[in-house]
Amino acid sequence: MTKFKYYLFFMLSLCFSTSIYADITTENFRIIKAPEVAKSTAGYGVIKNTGDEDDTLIAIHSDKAMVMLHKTEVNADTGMAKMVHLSKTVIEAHSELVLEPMSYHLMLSNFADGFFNDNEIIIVWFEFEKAGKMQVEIPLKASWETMDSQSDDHSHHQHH
Ligand SMILES: [Cu+2]
Repeated sequence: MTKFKYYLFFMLSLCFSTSIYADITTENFRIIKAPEVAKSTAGYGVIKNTGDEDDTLIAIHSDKAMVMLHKTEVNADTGMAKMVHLSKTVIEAHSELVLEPMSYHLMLSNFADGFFNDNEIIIVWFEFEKAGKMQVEIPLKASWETMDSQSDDHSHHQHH
């Protein structure tokens, strides 16, 4: 979008701010396929907010597992990593939340019977304050490295 178009859109959004909703999309989501005996596994992908308003991820759920948003934080002094459970996550206008190893991730546990063997796609619902509920079909993959990471310099990623 050119600066001029953006400016026009911005002015319009000021006039009609109550009718403009955040525009949320998801990309490249996948859940790591673990052995059937695994107690938990992780999911990765990108949540994009292409809209002009911030939105907040308020809930995640699936019929096949318990799903939470976690962030791995490494203590600079001890080098120990721990996972923090995030209950509400703001995704700012024109930014994205990248879920990747050692950072934000979906944490899945309490699997339904046959979770890893019977399913190739897991349906996960993401609920946003403004965008509402979104159904995302997430494939089970053996490895997380399915994104086009070569062309991605991470410079525009949102960090908290
Ligand atoms: Cu976790």
